[in-house]
Amino acid sequence: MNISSAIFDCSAPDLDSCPDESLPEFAFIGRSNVGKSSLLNLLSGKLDLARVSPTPGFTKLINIFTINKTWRLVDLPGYGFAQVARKDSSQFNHAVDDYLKHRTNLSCVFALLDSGLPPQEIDVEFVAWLTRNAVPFVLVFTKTDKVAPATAQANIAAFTVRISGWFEKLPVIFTCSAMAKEGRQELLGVIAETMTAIQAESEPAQQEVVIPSADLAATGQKAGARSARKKRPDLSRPW
Ligand SMILES: Nc1nc2c(ncn2[C@@H]2O[C@H](COP(=O)(O)OP(=O)(O)OP(=O)(O)O)[C@@H](O)[C@H]2O)c(=O)[nH]1
Ligand SMILES: [Mg+2]
Repeated sequence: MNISSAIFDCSAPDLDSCPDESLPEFAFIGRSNVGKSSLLNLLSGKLDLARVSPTPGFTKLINIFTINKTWRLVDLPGYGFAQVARKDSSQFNHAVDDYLKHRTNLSCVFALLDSGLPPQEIDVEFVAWLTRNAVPFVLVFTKTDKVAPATAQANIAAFTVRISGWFEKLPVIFTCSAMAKEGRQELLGVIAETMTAIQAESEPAQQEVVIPSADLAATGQKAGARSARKKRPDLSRPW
């Protein structure tokens, strides 16, 4: 995939402040300092698009960037830094929780994990939370330049063992290094394939289905109102 333009759109403090839902979004999430902003810069091809910092908890708002005028990259605040775990919460701020649960144009989340670390409880919990809330995601192990390949593979294998019981088909796993500029094409491939799936999905959806009023009464007004509300598309995902 070719990136011809990457433009900062806005920094939103909460879901209601995010721009309209007209373009598919791809969001980066993970523990503070795992390399979300750096990876976003690698994918966009603009090394100063999102702010990178060695200080954990640097990204505090939902930062949105429009790419090729057709889709968006979203840099989310990290979790696990000065955050108090709440029962059945995503263990990060309310705005991110809201964004991940309710943003209907959120097409795929890149859930980032540090390839240099054995499974961290907070990451296992977070992947469980994504799974429970049916958020579409792939796993991305970062900073592979910092660790011996065998160590990274062992950490990835150990993480896979922790989560494998939850899935019939395991989430797709990628590795990357923003420093060594590795993993860019593979992750852009996820975006390209998702965009193709969205296009394929939207074609039949353009024909509006009219439910006869008698049927609507039979199924109940509430069910009718629910089906009329906009939903996140259920894509036949290629990955
Ligand atoms: N060696 C190495 N360092 C990296 C890599 N990616 C990011 N870093 C460094 O890790 C630190 C954190 O990077 P960020 O991209 O700001 O991480 P973040 O996840 O956005 O952090 P918060 O916004 O604080 O949650 C910075 O010092 C980066 O230079 C990588 O692939 N390899
Ligand atoms: Mg950041």
